[in-house]
Amino acid sequence: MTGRSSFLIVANRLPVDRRIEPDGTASWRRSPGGLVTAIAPVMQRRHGAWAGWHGAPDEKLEPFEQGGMSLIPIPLSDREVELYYEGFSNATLWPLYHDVVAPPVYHRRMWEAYRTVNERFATAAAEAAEEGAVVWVQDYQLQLVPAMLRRLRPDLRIGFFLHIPFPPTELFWRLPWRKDLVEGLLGADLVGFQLPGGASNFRRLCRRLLGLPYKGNEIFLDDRVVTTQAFPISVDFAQLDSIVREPHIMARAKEIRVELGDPEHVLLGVDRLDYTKGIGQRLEAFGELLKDGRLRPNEAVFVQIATPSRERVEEYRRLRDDIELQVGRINGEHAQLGYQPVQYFHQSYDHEELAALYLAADVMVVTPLRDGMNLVAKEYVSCHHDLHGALVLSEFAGAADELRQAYLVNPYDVEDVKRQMLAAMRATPHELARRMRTMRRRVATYDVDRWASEFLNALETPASQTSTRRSASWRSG
Ligand code: GDG
Repeated sequence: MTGRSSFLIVANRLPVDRRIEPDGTASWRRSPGGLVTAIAPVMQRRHGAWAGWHGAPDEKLEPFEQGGMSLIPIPLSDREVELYYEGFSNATLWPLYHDVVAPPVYHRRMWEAYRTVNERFATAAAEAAEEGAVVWVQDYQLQLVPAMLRRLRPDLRIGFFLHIPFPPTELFWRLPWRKDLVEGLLGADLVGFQLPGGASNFRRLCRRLLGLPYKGNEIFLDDRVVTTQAFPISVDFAQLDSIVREPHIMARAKEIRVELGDPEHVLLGVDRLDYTKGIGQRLEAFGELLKDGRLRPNEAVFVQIATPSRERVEEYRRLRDDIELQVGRINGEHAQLGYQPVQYFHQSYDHEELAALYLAADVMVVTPLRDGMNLVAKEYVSCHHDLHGALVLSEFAGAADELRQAYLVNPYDVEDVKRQMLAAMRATPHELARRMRTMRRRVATYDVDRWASEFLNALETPASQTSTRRSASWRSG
Protein backbone atom coordinates (compact mmCIF):
# COMPACT_ATOMS: atom_id res chain seq x y z
CA MET A 1 0.00 0.00 0.00
CA THR A 2 1.25 3.43 -0.82
CA GLY A 3 0.53 6.48 1.31
CA ARG A 4 -1.84 7.00 4.16
CA SER A 5 -5.63 7.01 4.14
CA SER A 6 -8.16 9.64 5.07
CA PHE A 7 -10.71 6.95 5.99
CA LEU A 8 -9.88 3.80 7.89
CA ILE A 9 -11.88 0.85 9.17
CA VAL A 10 -10.38 -1.16 12.02
CA ALA A 11 -12.05 -4.52 12.63
CA ASN A 12 -11.02 -7.90 14.01
CA ARG A 13 -11.22 -9.45 10.51
CA LEU A 14 -10.35 -8.13 7.09
CA PRO A 15 -13.35 -8.11 4.73
CA VAL A 16 -11.77 -10.80 2.51
CA ASP A 17 -11.33 -14.56 2.63
CA ARG A 18 -8.44 -16.44 1.05
CA ARG A 19 -9.29 -19.12 -1.47
CA ILE A 20 -6.93 -21.72 -2.80
CA GLU A 21 -7.56 -22.13 -6.54
CA PRO A 22 -7.39 -25.56 -8.22
CA ASP A 23 -3.88 -24.78 -9.50
CA GLY A 24 -2.71 -24.18 -5.93
CA THR A 25 -2.43 -20.39 -6.12
CA ALA A 26 -4.10 -18.27 -3.46
CA SER A 27 -6.56 -15.46 -4.17
CA TRP A 28 -8.63 -13.14 -2.02
CA ARG A 29 -12.38 -12.70 -2.34
CA ARG A 30 -14.55 -10.16 -0.66
CA SER A 31 -16.40 -11.80 2.25
CA PRO A 32 -20.16 -11.73 2.06
CA GLY A 33 -21.92 -9.43 4.46
CA GLY A 34 -23.65 -6.11 4.79
CA LEU A 35 -20.86 -4.26 6.54
CA VAL A 36 -18.50 -4.55 3.57
CA THR A 37 -21.24 -3.77 1.06
CA ALA A 38 -22.26 -0.66 2.97
CA ILE A 39 -18.76 0.60 3.48
CA ALA A 40 -17.24 -0.28 0.08
CA PRO A 41 -18.58 2.85 -1.72
CA VAL A 42 -17.28 5.11 1.05
CA MET A 43 -13.95 3.33 0.88
CA GLN A 44 -13.69 3.92 -2.84
CA ARG A 45 -14.72 7.57 -2.63
CA ARG A 46 -12.25 8.38 0.11
CA HIS A 47 -9.36 6.08 -0.79
CA GLY A 48 -10.13 4.10 2.33
CA ALA A 49 -8.17 1.37 4.05
CA TRP A 50 -9.18 -1.53 6.28
CA ALA A 51 -6.99 -2.98 9.02
CA GLY A 52 -7.81 -6.44 10.38
CA TRP A 53 -6.61 -9.99 10.85
CA HIS A 54 -6.48 -12.02 7.63
CA GLY A 55 -7.61 -15.25 9.28
CA ALA A 56 -4.44 -17.38 9.40
CA PRO A 57 -2.38 -17.55 12.61
CA ASP A 58 1.39 -17.13 12.70
CA GLU A 59 1.55 -15.42 9.30
CA LYS A 60 2.74 -11.92 8.53
CA LEU A 61 1.48 -10.37 5.30
CA GLU A 62 2.31 -7.08 3.61
CA PRO A 63 -0.54 -4.62 2.93
CA PHE A 64 -2.28 -5.24 -0.39
CA GLU A 65 -5.05 -3.90 -2.60
CA GLN A 66 -8.24 -5.81 -3.29
CA GLY A 67 -11.44 -4.68 -5.00
CA GLY A 68 -10.65 -0.97 -4.61
CA MET A 69 -9.74 -1.28 -0.92
CA SER A 70 -6.34 -1.02 0.72
CA LEU A 71 -6.04 -3.89 3.16
CA ILE A 72 -3.68 -3.91 6.11
CA PRO A 73 -3.29 -7.42 7.55
CA ILE A 74 -2.65 -7.53 11.30
CA PRO A 75 -0.79 -10.68 12.35
CA LEU A 76 -1.96 -12.85 15.24
CA SER A 77 -0.03 -15.75 16.68
CA ASP A 78 -1.77 -19.05 17.31
CA ARG A 79 -1.55 -18.35 21.04
CA GLU A 80 -3.13 -14.91 20.56
CA VAL A 81 -6.00 -16.40 18.60
CA GLU A 82 -6.55 -18.67 21.58
CA LEU A 83 -6.24 -16.01 24.29
CA TYR A 84 -7.41 -12.76 22.66
CA TYR A 85 -10.02 -14.07 20.20
CA GLU A 86 -11.38 -17.35 21.51
CA GLY A 87 -10.56 -16.37 25.08
CA PHE A 88 -11.20 -12.80 26.15
CA SER A 89 -13.40 -11.84 23.18
CA ASN A 90 -15.52 -14.96 22.95
CA ALA A 91 -15.34 -16.67 26.33
CA THR A 92 -15.34 -13.49 28.51
CA LEU A 93 -16.93 -10.53 26.72
CA TRP A 94 -19.39 -12.36 24.47
CA PRO A 95 -21.30 -14.15 27.27
CA LEU A 96 -20.98 -11.19 29.66
CA TYR A 97 -22.48 -8.77 27.13
CA HIS A 98 -25.26 -11.25 26.30
CA ASP A 99 -26.82 -11.28 29.76
CA VAL A 100 -24.48 -14.07 30.93
CA VAL A 101 -26.58 -16.70 29.15
CA ALA A 102 -23.39 -18.77 29.51
CA PRO A 103 -20.89 -18.25 32.34
CA PRO A 104 -18.04 -15.91 31.32
CA VAL A 105 -14.48 -16.91 32.20
CA TYR A 106 -12.09 -14.37 33.73
CA HIS A 107 -8.41 -15.08 33.09
CA ARG A 108 -5.61 -12.57 33.45
CA ARG A 109 -3.61 -14.13 30.64
CA MET A 110 -6.55 -13.67 28.26
CA TRP A 111 -6.89 -10.06 29.30
CA GLU A 112 -3.17 -9.42 28.74
CA ALA A 113 -3.38 -10.89 25.25
CA TYR A 114 -6.46 -8.72 24.54
CA ARG A 115 -4.52 -5.61 25.55
CA THR A 116 -1.46 -6.58 23.52
CA VAL A 117 -3.49 -7.29 20.40
CA ASN A 118 -5.54 -4.09 20.79
CA GLU A 119 -2.25 -2.15 21.04
CA ARG A 120 -1.09 -3.77 17.78
CA PHE A 121 -4.28 -2.74 15.98
CA ALA A 122 -4.02 0.81 17.34
CA THR A 123 -0.39 1.13 16.25
CA ALA A 124 -1.21 -0.11 12.75
CA ALA A 125 -4.13 2.32 12.51
CA ALA A 126 -1.96 5.22 13.72
CA GLU A 127 0.58 4.45 10.99
CA ALA A 128 -2.01 4.12 8.23
CA ALA A 129 -4.14 7.21 8.91
CA GLU A 130 -3.33 10.56 7.33
CA GLU A 131 -3.54 13.83 9.26
CA GLY A 132 -7.11 14.42 10.51
CA ALA A 133 -8.40 11.10 9.10
CA VAL A 134 -11.66 9.45 10.11
CA VAL A 135 -11.14 6.07 11.80
CA TRP A 136 -14.06 3.74 12.46
CA VAL A 137 -13.33 0.93 14.93
CA GLN A 138 -15.69 -2.07 14.98
CA ASP A 139 -16.94 -4.22 17.79
CA TYR A 140 -16.18 -5.86 21.11
CA GLN A 141 -12.83 -7.38 20.17
CA LEU A 142 -11.29 -3.90 19.91
CA GLN A 143 -12.72 -1.81 22.73
CA LEU A 144 -9.32 -0.55 23.90
CA VAL A 145 -8.32 0.70 20.46
CA PRO A 146 -10.06 4.13 20.59
CA ALA A 147 -8.09 5.36 23.64
CA MET A 148 -4.82 3.76 22.50
CA LEU A 149 -5.21 5.37 19.09
CA ARG A 150 -6.07 8.77 20.52
CA ARG A 151 -2.89 8.72 22.62
CA LEU A 152 -0.84 8.05 19.49
CA ARG A 153 -2.80 10.34 17.17
CA PRO A 154 -4.89 13.04 18.86
CA ASP A 155 -5.57 14.62 15.47
CA LEU A 156 -7.88 11.80 14.32
CA ARG A 157 -11.67 11.67 14.38
CA ILE A 158 -12.42 8.29 15.99
CA GLY A 159 -15.72 6.39 15.91
CA PHE A 160 -16.57 3.06 17.52
CA PHE A 161 -19.57 0.82 16.86
CA LEU A 162 -20.57 -2.08 19.10
CA HIS A 163 -22.44 -4.80 17.19
CA ILE A 164 -23.54 -6.70 20.30
CA PRO A 165 -25.62 -5.47 23.26
CA PHE A 166 -24.04 -3.27 25.90
CA PRO A 167 -25.00 -4.88 29.22
CA PRO A 168 -26.60 -3.28 32.27
CA THR A 169 -24.21 -1.83 34.85
CA GLU A 170 -24.87 -4.65 37.33
CA LEU A 171 -23.45 -7.23 34.90
CA PHE A 172 -20.62 -5.13 33.51
CA TRP A 173 -19.51 -4.40 37.05
CA ARG A 174 -18.30 -8.00 37.45
CA LEU A 175 -15.52 -7.53 34.93
CA PRO A 176 -12.16 -7.23 36.70
CA TRP A 177 -10.98 -4.87 33.91
CA ARG A 178 -14.16 -2.80 33.74
CA LYS A 179 -12.42 0.55 34.12
CA ASP A 180 -9.87 -0.16 31.38
CA LEU A 181 -12.60 -1.11 28.93
CA VAL A 182 -14.74 1.94 29.58
CA GLU A 183 -11.73 4.25 29.33
CA GLY A 184 -10.80 2.48 26.10
CA LEU A 185 -14.18 3.25 24.55
CA LEU A 186 -14.11 6.84 25.77
CA GLY A 187 -11.14 7.43 23.47
CA ALA A 188 -13.70 7.68 20.66
CA ASP A 189 -15.54 10.87 19.65
CA LEU A 190 -18.65 8.83 18.88
CA VAL A 191 -19.59 5.49 20.46
CA GLY A 192 -22.43 3.80 18.55
CA PHE A 193 -24.77 1.09 19.83
CA GLN A 194 -27.53 -0.96 18.24
CA LEU A 195 -30.23 0.33 20.58
CA PRO A 196 -30.84 3.39 22.77
CA GLY A 197 -30.84 1.05 25.79
CA GLY A 198 -27.20 0.08 25.15
CA ALA A 199 -26.20 3.73 24.87
CA SER A 200 -27.92 4.62 28.13
CA ASN A 201 -26.37 1.60 29.92
CA PHE A 202 -23.00 2.94 28.83
CA ARG A 203 -23.66 6.51 29.96
CA ARG A 204 -24.86 5.36 33.37
CA LEU A 205 -21.80 3.19 33.72
CA CYS A 206 -19.50 6.10 32.92
CA ARG A 207 -21.12 8.15 35.65
CA ARG A 208 -21.03 5.39 38.25
CA LEU A 209 -17.58 4.07 37.44
CA LEU A 210 -15.73 7.26 36.51
CA GLY A 211 -17.96 9.99 37.92
CA LEU A 212 -18.43 11.53 34.48
CA PRO A 213 -21.41 13.83 33.96
CA TYR A 214 -23.63 13.47 30.93
CA LYS A 215 -26.52 15.25 29.34
CA GLY A 216 -28.67 13.80 26.59
CA ASN A 217 -26.33 11.81 24.37
CA GLU A 218 -23.15 13.50 25.48
CA ILE A 219 -20.62 12.48 28.10
CA PHE A 220 -18.35 15.25 29.36
CA LEU A 221 -14.67 14.54 29.86
CA ASP A 222 -12.21 17.18 31.11
CA ASP A 223 -11.17 18.32 27.68
CA ARG A 224 -13.71 16.93 25.23
CA VAL A 225 -17.17 15.49 24.68
CA VAL A 226 -18.01 11.89 23.72
CA THR A 227 -21.29 11.33 21.89
CA THR A 228 -23.16 8.08 22.49
CA GLN A 229 -25.99 7.13 20.19
CA ALA A 230 -27.99 4.24 18.77
CA PHE A 231 -27.56 3.30 15.10
CA PRO A 232 -29.57 0.10 14.46
CA ILE A 233 -27.68 -1.85 11.80
CA SER A 234 -29.55 -3.17 8.81
CA VAL A 235 -29.20 -5.16 5.59
CA ASP A 236 -28.86 -4.44 1.88
CA PHE A 237 -32.59 -4.53 1.22
CA ALA A 238 -32.40 -3.67 -2.49
CA GLN A 239 -29.87 -6.38 -3.21
CA LEU A 240 -31.84 -9.11 -1.41
CA ASP A 241 -35.08 -7.92 -2.95
CA SER A 242 -33.60 -8.22 -6.42
CA ILE A 243 -31.92 -11.62 -5.85
CA VAL A 244 -35.21 -13.29 -4.91
CA ARG A 245 -36.88 -11.93 -8.05
CA GLU A 246 -34.40 -13.79 -10.26
CA PRO A 247 -36.02 -16.76 -12.00
CA HIS A 248 -33.34 -19.26 -10.95
CA ILE A 249 -33.74 -18.32 -7.27
CA MET A 250 -37.55 -18.59 -7.49
CA ALA A 251 -37.16 -21.98 -9.15
CA ARG A 252 -34.70 -23.09 -6.47
CA ALA A 253 -37.14 -22.04 -3.72
CA LYS A 254 -39.85 -24.22 -5.29
CA GLU A 255 -37.41 -27.09 -5.64
CA ILE A 256 -36.43 -26.81 -1.94
CA ARG A 257 -40.07 -27.26 -0.94
CA VAL A 258 -40.37 -30.32 -3.13
CA GLU A 259 -37.14 -31.76 -1.68
CA LEU A 260 -38.65 -31.27 1.78
CA GLY A 261 -41.65 -33.40 0.78
CA ASP A 262 -43.95 -30.48 0.04
CA PRO A 263 -45.21 -29.97 3.61
CA GLU A 264 -47.93 -27.45 4.34
CA HIS A 265 -45.57 -25.33 6.45
CA VAL A 266 -41.83 -24.85 6.11
CA LEU A 267 -40.30 -23.32 9.22
CA LEU A 268 -36.72 -22.04 9.06
CA GLY A 269 -33.95 -21.11 11.47
CA VAL A 270 -30.61 -19.67 10.26
CA ASP A 271 -27.95 -18.92 12.83
CA ARG A 272 -24.33 -19.26 13.68
CA LEU A 273 -24.31 -22.20 16.06
CA ASP A 274 -24.23 -20.00 19.15
CA TYR A 275 -25.79 -20.40 22.61
CA THR A 276 -27.23 -16.88 22.45
CA LYS A 277 -29.43 -17.74 19.48
CA GLY A 278 -32.02 -19.85 21.32
CA ILE A 279 -31.86 -22.75 18.85
CA GLY A 280 -32.64 -25.29 21.58
CA GLN A 281 -35.65 -23.25 22.75
CA ARG A 282 -37.28 -23.16 19.30
CA LEU A 283 -36.63 -26.86 18.70
CA GLU A 284 -38.15 -27.67 22.05
CA ALA A 285 -41.29 -25.70 21.12
CA PHE A 286 -41.54 -27.42 17.74
CA GLY A 287 -40.99 -30.86 19.29
CA GLU A 288 -43.75 -30.21 21.83
CA LEU A 289 -46.20 -29.11 19.14
CA LEU A 290 -45.66 -32.48 17.47
CA LYS A 291 -45.92 -34.32 20.76
CA ASP A 292 -49.10 -32.49 21.84
CA GLY A 293 -50.66 -33.33 18.49
CA ARG A 294 -51.22 -29.64 17.77
CA LEU A 295 -49.21 -30.22 14.59
CA ARG A 296 -50.29 -33.18 12.50
CA PRO A 297 -47.57 -35.54 11.37
CA ASN A 298 -46.29 -34.46 7.93
CA GLU A 299 -47.84 -31.02 8.35
CA ALA A 300 -44.65 -29.06 9.02
CA VAL A 301 -40.91 -29.35 8.53
CA PHE A 302 -38.40 -27.34 10.54
CA VAL A 303 -35.18 -26.56 8.63
CA GLN A 304 -32.40 -25.47 10.95
CA ILE A 305 -29.18 -24.15 9.40
CA ALA A 306 -26.55 -23.90 12.12
CA THR A 307 -23.40 -22.42 10.62
CA PRO A 308 -20.21 -23.71 12.29
CA SER A 309 -18.82 -21.09 14.67
CA ARG A 310 -15.99 -20.74 17.26
CA GLU A 311 -15.49 -24.47 17.31
CA ARG A 312 -12.44 -24.40 19.56
CA VAL A 313 -14.37 -22.73 22.41
CA GLU A 314 -15.56 -25.31 24.95
CA GLU A 315 -19.06 -23.87 25.38
CA TYR A 316 -19.68 -24.08 21.60
CA ARG A 317 -18.58 -27.71 21.39
CA ARG A 318 -21.00 -28.58 24.17
CA LEU A 319 -23.81 -26.68 22.48
CA ARG A 320 -23.28 -28.58 19.25
CA ASP A 321 -23.61 -31.89 21.07
CA ASP A 322 -26.75 -30.71 22.88
CA ILE A 323 -28.48 -29.51 19.72
CA GLU A 324 -27.60 -32.64 17.78
CA LEU A 325 -28.95 -34.81 20.59
CA GLN A 326 -32.16 -32.80 20.66
CA VAL A 327 -32.63 -33.02 16.87
CA GLY A 328 -32.03 -36.77 17.04
CA ARG A 329 -34.64 -37.15 19.77
CA ILE A 330 -37.35 -35.19 17.95
CA ASN A 331 -36.72 -37.03 14.70
CA GLY A 332 -36.50 -40.36 16.50
CA GLU A 333 -39.90 -39.82 18.07
CA HIS A 334 -41.80 -38.24 15.20
CA ALA A 335 -40.22 -39.27 11.90
CA GLN A 336 -42.07 -41.55 9.53
CA LEU A 337 -40.85 -43.20 6.38
CA GLY A 338 -40.31 -40.30 3.97
CA TYR A 339 -40.89 -37.66 6.67
CA GLN A 340 -38.28 -36.16 8.95
CA PRO A 341 -39.67 -33.23 10.98
CA VAL A 342 -36.35 -31.47 11.71
CA GLN A 343 -33.84 -31.05 8.92
CA TYR A 344 -30.62 -29.96 10.58
CA PHE A 345 -27.55 -28.72 8.69
CA HIS A 346 -24.27 -27.91 10.40
CA GLN A 347 -22.96 -26.24 7.24
CA SER A 348 -22.59 -22.86 5.52
CA TYR A 349 -24.39 -21.95 2.33
CA ASP A 350 -23.69 -19.40 -0.39
CA HIS A 351 -25.84 -16.30 -0.36
CA GLU A 352 -28.04 -17.41 -3.28
CA GLU A 353 -28.99 -20.69 -1.62
CA LEU A 354 -29.69 -18.78 1.57
CA ALA A 355 -31.97 -16.36 -0.30
CA ALA A 356 -33.83 -19.31 -1.87
CA LEU A 357 -34.29 -20.83 1.59
CA TYR A 358 -35.69 -17.56 2.95
CA LEU A 359 -38.08 -17.40 0.01
CA ALA A 360 -39.13 -21.02 0.48
CA ALA A 361 -39.90 -20.61 4.19
CA ASP A 362 -43.42 -19.86 5.43
CA VAL A 363 -42.28 -19.09 8.95
CA MET A 364 -38.88 -17.73 9.94
CA VAL A 365 -38.13 -18.53 13.57
CA VAL A 366 -35.63 -16.19 15.24
CA THR A 367 -35.54 -16.77 18.99
CA PRO A 368 -32.30 -15.45 20.50
CA LEU A 369 -32.03 -15.15 24.27
CA ARG A 370 -30.18 -11.91 23.59
CA ASP A 371 -28.98 -10.45 20.28
CA GLY A 372 -27.55 -7.04 19.36
CA MET A 373 -29.74 -6.78 16.27
CA ASN A 374 -30.14 -10.05 14.28
CA LEU A 375 -29.74 -9.54 10.56
CA VAL A 376 -31.41 -12.84 9.67
CA ALA A 377 -34.80 -11.38 10.67
CA LYS A 378 -34.28 -8.36 8.40
CA GLU A 379 -32.94 -10.53 5.55
CA TYR A 380 -36.06 -12.72 5.67
CA VAL A 381 -38.32 -9.67 5.46
CA SER A 382 -36.27 -8.27 2.55
CA CYS A 383 -36.79 -11.53 0.62
CA HIS A 384 -40.62 -11.53 0.81
CA HIS A 385 -41.91 -9.15 -1.84
CA ASP A 386 -44.65 -11.78 -2.26
CA LEU A 387 -45.91 -10.57 1.16
CA HIS A 388 -46.21 -14.19 2.17
CA GLY A 389 -44.31 -15.44 5.19
CA ALA A 390 -44.34 -14.80 8.91
CA LEU A 391 -41.55 -13.83 11.25
CA VAL A 392 -41.49 -15.26 14.77
CA LEU A 393 -39.08 -12.99 16.62
CA SER A 394 -37.65 -12.87 20.11
CA GLU A 395 -38.30 -9.77 22.17
CA PHE A 396 -34.63 -9.98 23.14
CA ALA A 397 -33.32 -9.36 19.61
CA GLY A 398 -32.52 -5.73 18.79
CA ALA A 399 -34.58 -6.17 15.61
CA ALA A 400 -37.74 -6.48 17.73
CA ASP A 401 -37.60 -2.71 18.35
CA GLU A 402 -38.22 -2.08 14.65
CA LEU A 403 -40.14 -5.17 13.51
CA ARG A 404 -43.15 -4.75 15.74
CA GLN A 405 -45.42 -6.66 13.33
CA ALA A 406 -43.49 -9.87 13.83
CA TYR A 407 -44.98 -12.61 16.03
CA LEU A 408 -43.01 -11.50 19.07
CA VAL A 409 -42.07 -14.11 21.66
CA ASN A 410 -40.32 -14.53 24.96
CA PRO A 411 -37.94 -17.40 24.11
CA TYR A 412 -37.76 -18.43 27.77
CA ASP A 413 -41.51 -19.14 27.67
CA VAL A 414 -41.92 -22.32 25.66
CA GLU A 415 -45.73 -22.05 25.65
CA ASP A 416 -45.47 -18.56 24.19
CA VAL A 417 -43.11 -19.75 21.44
CA LYS A 418 -45.50 -22.64 20.63
CA ARG A 419 -48.49 -20.32 20.55
CA GLN A 420 -46.86 -17.79 18.25
CA MET A 421 -45.43 -20.45 15.95
CA LEU A 422 -48.91 -21.87 15.56
CA ALA A 423 -50.46 -18.43 15.08
CA ALA A 424 -47.91 -17.75 12.34
CA MET A 425 -48.77 -21.05 10.62
CA ARG A 426 -52.53 -20.50 10.89
CA ALA A 427 -52.62 -16.81 9.87
CA THR A 428 -54.65 -15.78 6.82
CA PRO A 429 -52.82 -14.50 3.71
CA HIS A 430 -54.37 -11.10 4.36
CA GLU A 431 -52.98 -10.97 7.90
CA LEU A 432 -49.53 -12.10 6.75
CA ALA A 433 -49.47 -9.48 4.00
CA ARG A 434 -50.50 -6.73 6.40
CA ARG A 435 -47.65 -7.52 8.76
CA MET A 436 -45.06 -8.16 6.06
CA ARG A 437 -45.82 -4.93 4.20
CA THR A 438 -45.14 -2.79 7.26
CA MET A 439 -41.97 -4.65 8.17
CA ARG A 440 -40.66 -4.37 4.60
CA ARG A 441 -41.27 -0.65 4.55
CA ARG A 442 -39.18 -0.29 7.67
CA VAL A 443 -36.21 -2.34 6.41
CA ALA A 444 -36.33 -0.73 2.97
CA THR A 445 -36.11 2.72 4.56
CA TYR A 446 -33.54 1.93 7.23
CA ASP A 447 -31.16 -0.17 5.16
CA VAL A 448 -27.48 -0.69 5.74
CA ASP A 449 -26.47 2.32 3.61
CA ARG A 450 -28.51 4.52 5.85
CA TRP A 451 -26.91 2.94 8.91
CA ALA A 452 -23.38 3.65 7.65
CA SER A 453 -24.12 7.15 6.44
CA GLU A 454 -25.92 8.17 9.64
CA PHE A 455 -23.01 6.92 11.71
CA LEU A 456 -20.42 8.70 9.57
CA ASN A 457 -22.43 11.94 9.45
CA ALA A 458 -22.68 11.92 13.22
CA LEU A 459 -18.97 11.16 13.53
CA GLU A 460 -18.00 14.02 11.27
CA THR A 461 -20.31 16.50 12.96
CA PRO A 462 -18.59 17.65 16.14
CA ALA A 463 -20.60 17.29 19.37
CA SER A 464 -23.30 19.96 19.61
CA GLN A 465 -21.70 23.39 19.52
CA THR A 466 -24.03 24.63 22.22
CA SER A 467 -23.25 21.98 24.78
CA THR A 468 -20.40 22.86 27.02
CA ARG A 469 -19.23 21.19 30.13
CA ARG A 470 -20.80 23.98 32.14
CA SER A 471 -24.29 23.34 30.81
CA ALA A 472 -24.30 19.77 32.07
CA SER A 473 -25.27 19.26 35.62
CA TRP A 474 -23.29 16.61 37.48
CA ARG A 475 -26.34 14.48 38.09
CA SER A 476 -28.20 15.12 34.89
CA GLY A 477 -29.51 12.37 32.57
C1 GDG B 1 -23.46 -9.90 15.20
C2 GDG B 1 -24.46 -9.65 16.33
C3 GDG B 1 -25.78 -8.19 14.77
C4 GDG B 1 -25.50 -17.21 8.52
N1 GDG B 1 -25.35 -18.44 8.01
C5 GDG B 1 -24.93 -18.26 6.73
C6 GDG B 1 -24.84 -16.89 6.48
N2 GDG B 1 -25.20 -16.27 7.60
C7 GDG B 1 -25.26 -14.81 7.73
C8 GDG B 1 -26.67 -14.30 7.85
C9 GDG B 1 -26.46 -12.96 8.52
C10 GDG B 1 -25.21 -13.19 9.35
O1 GDG B 1 -24.60 -14.39 8.89
C11 GDG B 1 -25.54 -13.38 10.82
O2 GDG B 1 -25.86 -12.13 11.35
P1 GDG B 1 -26.70 -11.98 12.68
O3 GDG B 1 -27.01 -10.53 12.85
O4 GDG B 1 -27.91 -12.82 12.59
O5 GDG B 1 -25.80 -12.55 13.86
P2 GDG B 1 -24.24 -12.47 14.37
O6 GDG B 1 -23.36 -13.26 13.50
O7 GDG B 1 -24.28 -12.91 15.79
O8 GDG B 1 -23.85 -10.91 14.27
C12 GDG B 1 -25.85 -9.37 15.75
C13 GDG B 1 -24.66 -8.37 13.77
O9 GDG B 1 -23.41 -8.67 14.41
C14 GDG B 1 -24.47 -7.13 12.91
O10 GDG B 1 -24.25 -6.01 13.69
O11 GDG B 1 -27.01 -8.12 14.09
O12 GDG B 1 -26.76 -9.09 16.78
O13 GDG B 1 -24.51 -10.76 17.21
O14 GDG B 1 -26.16 -11.95 7.58
O15 GDG B 1 -27.25 -14.23 6.56
N3 GDG B 1 -24.47 -16.37 5.29
C15 GDG B 1 -24.17 -17.25 4.30
N4 GDG B 1 -24.20 -18.60 4.49
C16 GDG B 1 -24.59 -19.15 5.68
O16 GDG B 1 -24.62 -20.38 5.82
N5 GDG B 1 -23.82 -16.78 3.10
